[in-house]
Amino acid sequence: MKVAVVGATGMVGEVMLQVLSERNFPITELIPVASARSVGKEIEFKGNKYKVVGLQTAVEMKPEIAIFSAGGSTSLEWAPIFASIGTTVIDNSSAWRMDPDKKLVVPEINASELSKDDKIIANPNCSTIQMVLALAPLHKKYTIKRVVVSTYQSVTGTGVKAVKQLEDEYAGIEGEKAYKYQIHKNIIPQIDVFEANGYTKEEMKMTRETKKILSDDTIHVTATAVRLPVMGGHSESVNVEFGNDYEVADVRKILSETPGIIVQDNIDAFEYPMPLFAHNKDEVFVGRIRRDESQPNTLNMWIVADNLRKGAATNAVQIAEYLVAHKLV
Ligand code: 2RA
Repeated sequence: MKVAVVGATGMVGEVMLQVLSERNFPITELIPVASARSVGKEIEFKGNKYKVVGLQTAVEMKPEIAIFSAGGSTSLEWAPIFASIGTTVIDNSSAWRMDPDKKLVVPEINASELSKDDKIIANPNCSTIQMVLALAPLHKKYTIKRVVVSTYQSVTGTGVKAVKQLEDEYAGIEGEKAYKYQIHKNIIPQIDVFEANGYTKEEMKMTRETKKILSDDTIHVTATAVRLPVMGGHSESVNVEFGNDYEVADVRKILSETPGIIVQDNIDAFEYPMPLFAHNKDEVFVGRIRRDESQPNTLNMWIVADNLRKGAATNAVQIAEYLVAHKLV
């Protein structure tokens, strides 16, 4: 496969190259793509050096797959150009996620919806991916009515500037700010911009994308998305109300048999998911699984994943793997 990685020098792009290499994705030619100021730079992939090219050059090289992690406006402009020459685009931005003609894919859940005609495929938001991976098998068995989620999100979700802000503040250095406020020794209850209803865009992504991925508009999701001075991954406290009753032991069993999930839930040994453990891992970790004793048919759990891996790069590469395995590219 001739594969273009658009945004190859960014934070997600770098993890993308790492994941493609680790999983031995069948690449015959790698095309690292970035904005004008990175063109000509060298990147290393599997021991070889590659020169970064611009978007127009990449189009002319006719890749079979292009994985985009370059922001919404680049995707809106360039994904259709790649698609028009027959490239299949897997896009990490929010540009196409809610487009009714585009599939929003978490491979373990809905990759079977993909066909050869899908030339722009959307990768969901990081905080949505890790949550729906756990919700999907439970929805199948118990029918989810409502989800109340609070997130505890890593600065890596914002990008390199935010990581630098945290490191500078920690070291007492005055530097550039990615956030309106200090993040070191602080918590910011705002991720992305506010929408008219008083929720942030990140919160509404969790609501809208969950319905689309699970193909069920009847699921109610209410979210509070929060940024913490954390690096290794996003954490989520998830409260789920089912239509039917359940056994906690069955929930544990279902989740532990779900591909991509590791149940880490032994309170006697103080075992529960944390960003420290999830960092650099491809799986979603679920723990603190317990009955919500305040109302019937309701469950609490704690979900952690590396937002740059399963929340972005790994999910995108899994989509590409599915396309190759099913001869859809
Ligand atoms: C964040 N969800 O963590 C975003 C990244 N896509 O800010």
